[in-house]
Amino acid sequence: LTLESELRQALERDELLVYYQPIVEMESDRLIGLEALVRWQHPLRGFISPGEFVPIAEETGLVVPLDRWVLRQACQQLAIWRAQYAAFASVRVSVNLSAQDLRSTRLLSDIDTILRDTKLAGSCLTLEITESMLVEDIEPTLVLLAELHDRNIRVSIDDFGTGYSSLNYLHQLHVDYLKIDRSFVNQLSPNHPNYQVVNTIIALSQQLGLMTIAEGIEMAEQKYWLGQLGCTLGQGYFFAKPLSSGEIERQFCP
Ligand code: G
Ligand code: G
Ligand code: MN
Ligand code: NA
Repeated sequence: LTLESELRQALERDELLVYYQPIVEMESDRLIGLEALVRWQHPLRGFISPGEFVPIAEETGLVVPLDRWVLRQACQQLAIWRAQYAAFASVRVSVNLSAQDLRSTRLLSDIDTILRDTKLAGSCLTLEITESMLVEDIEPTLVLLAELHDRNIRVSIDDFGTGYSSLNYLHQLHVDYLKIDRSFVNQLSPNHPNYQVVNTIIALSQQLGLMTIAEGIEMAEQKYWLGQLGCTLGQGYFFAKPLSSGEIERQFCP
């Protein structure tokens, strides 16, 4: 069997799992969001990372059903947590999308169906898209972003700074967060060139009225310098790695 046909089966047989990585308000360490990250627990090959199978899913068109499955799963899980734990009252869930999701005509109606089924408000959901997905075909994207905005669904630009830049369009786009790619967070100190890059991204997002989320924070020093630069939200192993739903409950639901 090829990985492609196995992935098709995995979707049907529930071999996929969603892990959740906390997004925190850095000043207070308060949990404000969870990024859904798909995992494949293969019965024979063991754990397969999304870095390996998401590209295959993208090549074969399987990524659309895969991402719909993750979206439904993540919304169902958040609805359960919100009903059970007061600590989740203002926690939202972020789901990654691929370029094909944006081109699929059913994206909005599928989102509406999932929100209705799970009784979640649009404000509970954030969608993560990358810069290059935004510039590919700008007109329909503008319409889609406006539709999402009408539903109070937020949008993050993931891996910001690494893609083919959409600076021409950024001010026209209804987006909410820039996620500073972890390659810039990697070596963050005032004497490293990344410091000015991050400073510029944060200044840009403030001018555009956007929030910034720093990715890949692994050390207290990085968190400190990000705070100095005015970045308020963070994600990374320093706070928590991607966790199973059970681990989330043990760590965040006292
Ligand atoms: O979780 P990890 O760091 O291994 O993820 C690797 C890559 O896979 C990241 O680029 C991430 O955005 C992507 N990814 C993880 N989960 C999903 C998903 O549900 N859908 C899509 N399209 N990409 C995902
Ligand atoms: O492309 P995207 O940003 O969606 O991918 C998120 C990926 O980053 C996930 O695969 C996740 O496992 C990984 N990740 C999350 N936090 C850290 C971190 O602190 N360090 C590193 N190296 N990777 C991280
Ligand atoms: Mn992401
Ligand atoms: Na990223």
